[in-house]
Amino acid sequence: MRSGFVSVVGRPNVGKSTLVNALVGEKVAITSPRPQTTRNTIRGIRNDANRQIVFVDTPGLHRPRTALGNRLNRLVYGSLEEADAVVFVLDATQKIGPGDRLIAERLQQAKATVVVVVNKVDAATNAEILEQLEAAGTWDFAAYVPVSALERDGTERILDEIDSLLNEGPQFFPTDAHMDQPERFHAAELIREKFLHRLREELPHSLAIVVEEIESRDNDVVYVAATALVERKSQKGIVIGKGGSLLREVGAEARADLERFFGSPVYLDIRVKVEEDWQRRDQALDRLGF
Ligand SMILES: Nc1nc2c(ncn2[C@@H]2O[C@H](COP(=O)(O)OP(=O)(O)OP(=O)(O)O)[C@@H](O)[C@H]2O)c(=O)[nH]1
Ligand SMILES: [Mg+2]
Repeated sequence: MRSGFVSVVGRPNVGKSTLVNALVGEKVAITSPRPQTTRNTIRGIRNDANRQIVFVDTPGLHRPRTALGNRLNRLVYGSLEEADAVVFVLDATQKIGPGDRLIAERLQQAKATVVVVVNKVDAATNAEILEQLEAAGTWDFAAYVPVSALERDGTERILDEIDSLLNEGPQFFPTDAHMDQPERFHAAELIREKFLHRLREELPHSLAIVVEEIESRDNDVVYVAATALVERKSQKGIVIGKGGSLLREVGAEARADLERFFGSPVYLDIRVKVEEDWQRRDQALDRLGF
């Protein structure tokens, strides 16, 4: 069997998680238009005949402003150490900037082979795509692949490139597994995703979701108890919404996803709590599992 770990890295919001979902063929990571959606390394497993690729989705690399930001960047660079190959994602709709160049420099020093993916080609002109490929070409990485992760266009070529880099190796996960994170973590992520799509500006960064309990009850119903943590009192009202409207909408959307995930009816209970400045406090980060 051939197998390996492939780290997917890049600036925030370039489409890493969308790409990992497309490559795995299942939703393993949440996505949103807000930068810094992903806050952990998420392993998505692709199984084919005699081949297993473990994609490691990572938080977007950025200039850190909080203790959380520091931890996330370290996590990404740490993931490179166990990687057999790296997929470096660029956004075709945005010019290559200092953030991309910094990552490129780090990757040139890494020992794993790097495949550059220019994503979001569906939203860019041909001229923009060419310019991007040309600019990135000066880095001299192993391959350059333009794709649309959203439309799953071009992703086969990424698999071909990765395939040529894999060696004989063990089967790391059962062949029916698509992800390795605990149920509670994935459930919390699905809830957070629904909030991210409805919240603006700073609030998405201030939000953390903790799932305290998942319990199978009578009639096959799965009971899920979650807490939404915000950093300030003023944020609590926004997350709840007028007359509880936002919480209700998010709850309904999250429940639909959770029911798909658990394959049974779900009763979802979300409470909102203030945990002052949790992003900046190491103790809070430890407790929240970062
Ligand atoms: N048009 C277009 N949009 C895309 C494509 N891929 C991703 N997006 C959008 O870009 C936004 C960010 O996508 P994510 O997959 O969450 O990006 P990410 O790189 O994982 O972001 P972080 O986790 O914050 O670092 C979302 O709104 C996606 O729908 C694509 O191929 N085309
Ligand atoms: Mg992401």
